Amino acid sequence: MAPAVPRSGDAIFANVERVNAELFTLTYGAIVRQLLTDLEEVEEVNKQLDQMGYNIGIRLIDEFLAKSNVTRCVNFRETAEVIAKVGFKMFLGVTASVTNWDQEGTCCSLILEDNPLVDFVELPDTCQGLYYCNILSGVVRGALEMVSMKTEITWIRDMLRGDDAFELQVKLLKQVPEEYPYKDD
Ligand code: MYR
Repeated sequence: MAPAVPRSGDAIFANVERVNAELFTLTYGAIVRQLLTDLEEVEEVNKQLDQMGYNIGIRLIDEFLAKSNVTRCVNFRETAEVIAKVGFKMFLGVTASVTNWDQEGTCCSLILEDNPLVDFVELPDTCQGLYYCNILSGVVRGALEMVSMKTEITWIRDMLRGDDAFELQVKLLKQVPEEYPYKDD
């Protein structure tokens, strides 16, 4: 039946986007639930989510570089801003802020106040050690490894654990110089 008031194209697309986002959120929830059933140990689920994210990240970087037109960052500070403002927006639909820099400019935090992965999510007491969004840390680690940056990623704050935001610490361990298959003579 046609709606009494025809909806504009924009309204329909907004609706499709909302439904897609909800489907994405619910699908991720179903994956986590299945892992909890299969692996039983929360620690194992954390590891598996991180590994899944890493496998996604090492592929997603190509799409990111192709679609974003981002060129080489001059330093890690710029890289962190690109992840927070361009990468998160592209794949998660939200941006993060970048704070808590160390003096060397090799360690910072990405803060997410809004995280679509956790819409509708509440963790039961049995899952208290779970890093529900661990897929994100794996994605960032995998993507950065593909652009020669070895990182260590740690959750500092987690809203599902009662914190006021999600805080992901990104520490640059090593920047591997680009390797070319041949040398100029
Ligand atoms: C460079 O200097 O080569 C540019 C580096 C840009 C790296 C951007 C990585 C994007 C990661 C997206 C994460 C999305 C998480 C949902």
